[in-house]
Amino acid sequence: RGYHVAIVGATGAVGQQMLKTLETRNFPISKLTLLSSARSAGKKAVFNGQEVTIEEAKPESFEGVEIALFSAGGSISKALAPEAVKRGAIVVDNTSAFRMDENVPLVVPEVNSEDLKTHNGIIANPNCSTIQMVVALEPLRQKFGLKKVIVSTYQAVSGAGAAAVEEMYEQTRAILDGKEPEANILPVGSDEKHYQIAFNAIPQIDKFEENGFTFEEMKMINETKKIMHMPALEVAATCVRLPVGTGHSESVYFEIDQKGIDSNVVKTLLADAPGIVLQDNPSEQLYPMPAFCVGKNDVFVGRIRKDLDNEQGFHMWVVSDNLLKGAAWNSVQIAEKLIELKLV
Ligand code: 11C
Repeated sequence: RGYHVAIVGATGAVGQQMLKTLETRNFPISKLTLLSSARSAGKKAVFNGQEVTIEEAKPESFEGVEIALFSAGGSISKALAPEAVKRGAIVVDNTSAFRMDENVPLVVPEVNSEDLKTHNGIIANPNCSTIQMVVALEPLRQKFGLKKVIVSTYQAVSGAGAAAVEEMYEQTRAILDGKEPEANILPVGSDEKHYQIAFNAIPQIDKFEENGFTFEEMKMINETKKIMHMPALEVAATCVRLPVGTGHSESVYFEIDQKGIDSNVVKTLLADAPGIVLQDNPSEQLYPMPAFCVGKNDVFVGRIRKDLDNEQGFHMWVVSDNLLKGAAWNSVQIAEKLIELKLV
């Protein structure tokens, strides 16, 4: 049967990908409601060749909705997700509003779809940079046990929204024309200082916390522990923004519980794991790169090698489309799982 599905934030970078993903997955939809803030209401989107008018999201908008995919910012989720649940919808929320709430499962289907069974109406979709990392770490945890993870990210500008990507293009044009680039968005719109992302690398994603880590880094740390059910896992992150449009890359160092494991064993394990494409052949210069991962749902892993000093340490390079597996695809995949498990 088909479901009444709503997308909240339908005009955003992720909302657009949600529409496309529902289309390409041939998701069973009987009715589609597209919602946004008042500012974008009235715009039109095309779904399966038909024009759909985007309406302003209000509590009443969720009457009859069965599955609501939210990606319109934390404050809209906080205000409207409970309203949607009150009216009988299951919410898959792509913001950080409910992720660390202990009554809300935080789900990456390849890792912890069992957690969906404990939902109370809202399911949280993790941060994009967390998702691709845990997809790659989970098979290792299952087989060898995991002790420690240190990640450095190389994150794309679309993670900060479509306007940030536009600003990067304008800065690039300005610089190539010998003009001064204007910066108003990155690293954080509401922070005092803004820096060009064109021809640059910014070691700040989201606001700084008291402990010296940024919120993006803390999301990677806390969400990883929650998704993998490993509160004691040692995790540290450094998150950096690069002038890449779409596709987050990550250098991940991890230590397993076992000694004597060869890197070829790790490669074979990851090659066979769900959601992963292994691209790892140095002799042919084969490794994942964001430019070639855009538009794909998989997590690409390569450059797997054993640490030279620590017998239990390994390094790998993990790349994925931050708008797909990092957001829209993971949300739709959760919705598909809910149907499969008869939870909706
Ligand atoms: C970025 N990871 O690349 C962020 C975007 O908590 O869902 C996703 C923010 C979030 O800027």
